[in-house]
Amino acid sequence: MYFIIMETKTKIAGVEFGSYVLNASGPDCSTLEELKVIGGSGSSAIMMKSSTIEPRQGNEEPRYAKLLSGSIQCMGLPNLGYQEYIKFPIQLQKYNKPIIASVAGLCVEDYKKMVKAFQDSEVDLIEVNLSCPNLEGKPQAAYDFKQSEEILKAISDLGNKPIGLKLPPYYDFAHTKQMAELIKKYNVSFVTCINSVGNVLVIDPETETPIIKPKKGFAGLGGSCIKPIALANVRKFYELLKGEVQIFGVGGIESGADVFEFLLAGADAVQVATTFKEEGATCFERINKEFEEIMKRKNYNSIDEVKGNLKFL
Ligand code: RRO
Repeated sequence: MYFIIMETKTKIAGVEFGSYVLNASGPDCSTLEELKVIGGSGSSAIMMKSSTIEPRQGNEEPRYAKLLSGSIQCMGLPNLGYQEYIKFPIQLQKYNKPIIASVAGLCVEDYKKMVKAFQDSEVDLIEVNLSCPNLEGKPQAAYDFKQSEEILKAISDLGNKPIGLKLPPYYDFAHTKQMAELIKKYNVSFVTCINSVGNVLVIDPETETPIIKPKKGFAGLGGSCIKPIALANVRKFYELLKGEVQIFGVGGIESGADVFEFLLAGADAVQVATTFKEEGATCFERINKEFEEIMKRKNYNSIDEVKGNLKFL
């Protein structure tokens, strides 16, 4: 008699992840206490909130709301400032998982300063956020390819830790292609697709107002309603990057079946945001278990047997 051991371990830029599912930079990963909760959960890594040079309170409340099939938020980058996040990894080492920094500069110099500081820290990977949609008057860097290249030039040779880009959804393949070309030109190890769908508006007909206060209601859409957009972005980058650059899928993951879909599209691991916010840190173990059950039922022994193997009609 023998047992087949099903492997959902994964590796991103040479760093080992105990499972395929982790938290996304976003909800409940700003303070050391929150990061410890993630450390003690089924999340296979500890991803930190995007940091800025100075600490930020973020936007006015209400700035988050649950929707029928997702969430809307306009947080405005509330974080403790990058110098705190540089100190946290030492205090999180006991969880024995990869620790990922996220940086969101307000200008090129900010990105350079923070990436350099994290290169000299104990984090394992650095996710460079080019796609925060919620800063008044500040367009998303990743929709401006010239600005994206300036940032990439400034950050790509500052140390040996692998760097990735958190990208917004693209809706035209010409744009996906332009970004993929930039990614291949610079030293980028992974991409994270997708950040929230920016600048959507949800209106309450009773109060006759938007349901979110900052930016006159324009805010980022997340959760299950954005899953098809996320899958399309993962798939298109998978086709364009051909395994040379790895992919975190994020957007609307609620169940093991969702995870399996991202694996078929070509993701190397997935990140969970809205479901973590709504269900709490037990979601990681549940989603992982559901994912493993699907893999077993379909007689797959490892994620590599499925990754990118989308079949066509
Ligand atoms: O903090 C936010 O408002 C925020 C960020 Br930094 C981001 O990258 N994406 C998002 O939907 N919200």
